[in-house]
Amino acid sequence: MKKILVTGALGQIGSELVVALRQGYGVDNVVASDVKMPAARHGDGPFAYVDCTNLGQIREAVRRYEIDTIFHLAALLSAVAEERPQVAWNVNMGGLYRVLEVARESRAAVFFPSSIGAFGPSTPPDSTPQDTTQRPTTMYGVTKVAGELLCDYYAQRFRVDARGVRFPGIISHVVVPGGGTTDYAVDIFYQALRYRHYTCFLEPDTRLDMMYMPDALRAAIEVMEADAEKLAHRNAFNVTAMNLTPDELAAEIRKHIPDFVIDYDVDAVRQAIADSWPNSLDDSAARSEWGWSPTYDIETMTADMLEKLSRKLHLD
Ligand code: AKB
Repeated sequence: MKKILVTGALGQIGSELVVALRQGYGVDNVVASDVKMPAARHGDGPFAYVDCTNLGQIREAVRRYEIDTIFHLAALLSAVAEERPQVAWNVNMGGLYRVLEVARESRAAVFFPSSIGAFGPSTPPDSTPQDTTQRPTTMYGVTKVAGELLCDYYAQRFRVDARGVRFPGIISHVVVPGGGTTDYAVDIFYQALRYRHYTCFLEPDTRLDMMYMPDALRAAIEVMEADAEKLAHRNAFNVTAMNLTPDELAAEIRKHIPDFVIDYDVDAVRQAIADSWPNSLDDSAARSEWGWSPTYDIETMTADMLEKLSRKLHLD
């Protein structure tokens, strides 16, 4: 990776991935791009307006900056994709297809973030294996499975170096996620610090895998840096860091904020999405093929989130 384009760079993962990549690869070698213009100056590096459903705009950014690697993050998340399935198909699949086409033409590598959403109710729910049944029941999941297959196809048919991971819910404090089912695990920290109270839209015992942002950034970068010879899968690696329910996360937060109260007002749509996803993932393929190992667990993530968010919200 020498010249990198990040799509969806103003989103939850993109805004932090751009910073991490610029630290490793140089500010001028990482081009942030999004379909929105940044509100203020977006750091010091280059920014390009790119709508991923527009082949010409992707092609032009890749040509202009001589891009050799694309981190394609632009996509609708699960809850909003369920509200607007036609838009989700257009953005998630149309965007990935065009990115892969430009990568084929320009010999660029592609990172594609899949998700626990690529699994469905007929998938073994506990310690879900790397290779297993994938029959998701959401539009988000349909686009993630189809995206995984399309990446494999472009790798085999056209030798595009397409790689990726299946992310669990991502917890972070810089930019809030927009329209995901696991967003509660971010919202809870803001509300705990501001109001000592959070009303959760998932049931107290909804068990899902999660990951703190620093680990998610490492996963994305490390899979792209991995020795291709050692990769048997290459694309859609299960990765995980911790496993929790809303109730367990609230209990962990209460160790720092003893008067924190959680109650529940369940949103049927997001609960159904969460119930269709695995309880936990087996990430042994990522561990053995490219040395994946998370750093943060629920205790260290919670302590760090509360510290960083208190500072951000001027509550320290
Ligand atoms: C979502 O909730 O939609 C995402 C995901 C798990 O892919 N955070």
